[in-house]
Amino acid sequence: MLRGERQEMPDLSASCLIPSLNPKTVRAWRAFDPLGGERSICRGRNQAMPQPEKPALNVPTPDETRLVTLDIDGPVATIVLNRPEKRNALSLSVIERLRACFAELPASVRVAIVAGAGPHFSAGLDLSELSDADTADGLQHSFAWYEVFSKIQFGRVPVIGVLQGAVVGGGLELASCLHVRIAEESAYFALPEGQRGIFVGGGGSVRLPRLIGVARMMDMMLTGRVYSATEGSSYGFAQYLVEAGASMTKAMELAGKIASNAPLTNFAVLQALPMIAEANPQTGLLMESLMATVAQSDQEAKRRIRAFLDHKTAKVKPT
Ligand code: 1HE
Repeated sequence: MLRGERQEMPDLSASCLIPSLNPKTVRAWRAFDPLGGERSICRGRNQAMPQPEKPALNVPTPDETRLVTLDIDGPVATIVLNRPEKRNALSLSVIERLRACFAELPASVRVAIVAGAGPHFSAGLDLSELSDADTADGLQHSFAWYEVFSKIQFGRVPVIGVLQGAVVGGGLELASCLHVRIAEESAYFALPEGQRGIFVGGGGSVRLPRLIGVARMMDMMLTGRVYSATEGSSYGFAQYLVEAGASMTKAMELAGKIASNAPLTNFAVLQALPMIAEANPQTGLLMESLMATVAQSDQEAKRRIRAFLDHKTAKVKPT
C-alpha cells in the first residue's frame, strides 16, 4: 500500500486532471512548483498556459526562507517550522520550504529532525488559505502536501519528529509521515477537521489508521476527541514520551543511534519495511529475504558482525 500510495498519486505532469484553475491557484501553484508550474498546471489539453506573472526563477524571499529553517550539524539536519506567531500553521509556502529543506540535504546528512518553533508543533493547515479556495484549489493543495510528505516518508534519511503542544489536523498528518516521533508532556493530538467542516487532506486518512487504527481516527474526527501526550503515546501517535523541554535532547540521542547504523539497514527500514508490511505474506517474505541478503552481503555488515564475534563491539543491554 505504501508503494501503492506513491503509484496511485496521479501524475499531474502527464495529464490535465483539472480543467480550469482560478488565477490565485495558478499563482500559488507556480510559487510552490520548483519547475515553475508549467509541468503541473493545465487549463485544458490543447490550451496554452497563461503567461506567468512571476520572475523567471523561483528564488524564495528571505521571509519565505525563514518559514522553515535548516541547520546541519555533522550527520544530523534539524528542520524547524518557524512560524510560531501562527502556531506553525502549514501554509503552501511552509510546505514548499519544507520540500526545499529536504531537497537541499547534502549526502553527509544521515538523519533529520523536524520540530516546531514555540510552544506548538503545528496547528495544521493554514485555514486562511482555504477561505476563498475553490474545488480545484483544494485538490492542488492536497497534491502539494502529498508530494512533500511522500518525499519525506520515502526519502533517503530517517526523520525524527519532536512534538509539543498542538499536533493537530495537518500538523498530525505531517507528524505521521515521520519515522520516529517523540512527544513532550505538553503535546496533544486532534483532528478538528469535523469542526471546521473539512476533511483530512494531507494523507492522514492513509497514514493515521496505520498508526492508531481506523476506529480511533473516526472517533477523533466525529467527536473532536483530543488525546493527551500520555494517552497518545500509548496509542501510537508517538513512540517516545518525554518531560517538558527534553524532546530535543532525546531526538539528538536517537539521531546519533540512527546515524551510526549501517546505511543499507536504514535504507531497508525506510524503503522495504513499509512495503513488506503492506504486502501479502508470501510476497512480503520473499521481499524480506531479498533485502536481508542484499544487506548481509555488504562489507559493512560483514565488518560489524566480525566485530561482535571478536568481542570488539557493544552487546545488547537490558534497559
Ligand atoms: C492559525 C491557525 C491555523 C492558529 N490556520 N491561522 N487547524 C485547527 O483547526 C487548529 C486551529 N488553531 C487552534 O485551535 C489554536 O490556534 C491552537 C490551539 C493551535 C493554539 O491556540 P493559541 O491560543 O495558542 O493561539 P491562537 O490565538 O488561537 O492563534 C494565534 C494566531 O495563529 C492567530 O492569528 P492572529 O493573527 O489572530 O494572531 C490564529 O488565527 C493563528 N492560527 N492556528 C491559520 N490553523 C491538508 S488538510 C489539513 C486540515 C487541517 O489541518 S484542519 C485543522 C486546522
